[in-house]
Amino acid sequence: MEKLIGQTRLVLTQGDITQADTEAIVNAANSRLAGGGGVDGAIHRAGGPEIMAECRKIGSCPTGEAVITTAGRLKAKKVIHTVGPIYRGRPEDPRLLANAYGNSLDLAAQYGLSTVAFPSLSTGAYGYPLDMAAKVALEAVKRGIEKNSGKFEEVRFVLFGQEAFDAYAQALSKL
Ligand code: AR6
Repeated sequence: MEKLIGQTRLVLTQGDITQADTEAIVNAANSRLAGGGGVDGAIHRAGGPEIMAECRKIGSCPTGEAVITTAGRLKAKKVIHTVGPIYRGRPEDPRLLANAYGNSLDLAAQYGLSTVAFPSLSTGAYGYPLDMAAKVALEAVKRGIEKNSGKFEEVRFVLFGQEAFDAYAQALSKL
């Protein structure tokens, strides 16, 4: 499923983000950049120890911000590590989640990375309800594409499982 935002394709796919052939892939990290389960664990396993070595040098990343490292042996050139909020139903949760997407896209644009793959940030260990997260994610990515006009060929979501795909497909149809 896809939609054109200006010249940029916004695409929804189902699969494993470590296999994505985009120039950048985005990691759902924690603020200590310490590694963990979910997407984070999969990216470090598949990409190898070089990624963690750079994360250690950077040290930390506040919620809603993003940092960039090598992609080690992944197909991507760079991994952008961002930190979504732990969902608690607070009014700031959607803003922090939107910032994580927006800051990741700004960083990709600064580095001249024209194809970017995102996982569904915050919807695993961090507990953000999928339907709400999908709406925030797609609106934030649309704004990020428009802000960085002409910089992106494709922004892709690589969704793990049918339930996540369906939630994003529903949100994309209303975007
Ligand atoms: N490719 C794409 N999506 C995936 C993959 C994969 N290989 N594996 C899981 N998902 P999560 P969070 C989906 O928990 O909620 C880590 O321990 C998954 O089904 O990875 O932001 C970090 O270190 C879910 O929909 O990230 C942090 O401590 C989505 O990716 C914490 O978890 C996000 O789930 C971050 O939690």
